[in-house]
Amino acid sequence: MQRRGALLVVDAQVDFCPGGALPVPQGDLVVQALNRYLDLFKQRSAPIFASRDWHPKKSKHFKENGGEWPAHCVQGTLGSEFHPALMLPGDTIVISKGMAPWDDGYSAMQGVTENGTPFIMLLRRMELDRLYVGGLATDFCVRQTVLEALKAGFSVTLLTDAIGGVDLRPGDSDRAVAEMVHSGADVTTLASIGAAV
Ligand code: VGL
Ligand code: ZN
Repeated sequence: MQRRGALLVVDAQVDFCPGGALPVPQGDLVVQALNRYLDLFKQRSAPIFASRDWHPKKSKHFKENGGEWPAHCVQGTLGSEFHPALMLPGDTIVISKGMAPWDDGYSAMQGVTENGTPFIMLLRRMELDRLYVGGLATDFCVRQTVLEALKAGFSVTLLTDAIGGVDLRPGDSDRAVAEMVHSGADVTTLASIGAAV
């Protein structure tokens, strides 16, 4: 990885995994794949960020209020926790998003740290210029995060073996990957990144 690269794990939360409120098929396998990247980035002492979908109980994002989704990742509930198998190091920086009741909050680039510092400001302050992005869901939060990061001038490498999508329509995730690549994202897998670092 580049010297100023960081890992961003997107929304690897209980509700997005099998058994959760808005499960991504094989989300638990994605968690296992993310763990291998967590190991690698930890070894290299690279910064690690983990975003979380962090909705209020009442959100326009939810079906019951006219939105698209069953209620999920409500602040403080079990479903909003990081997946128990996800091996986040103790110094992981948590980025919360989707906290405003009118906000879908798909993009981690609009998220804030636990101190309320905007993620994008923190990235600039830390002089990070490349994000390695994996997590859930390919066709929503991963997609929106990657597209906004690219727009904001960051380089992005999508970890294609550590993402999983909702696929409301078949092929949505594949199309999202194509769109991210078309917009300038690089792609890699653990085998090639491990060798290239
Ligand atoms: C997400 C749907 C609704 C995601 C969040 O994390 O991709 N998807 N809220
Ligand atoms: Zn959500």
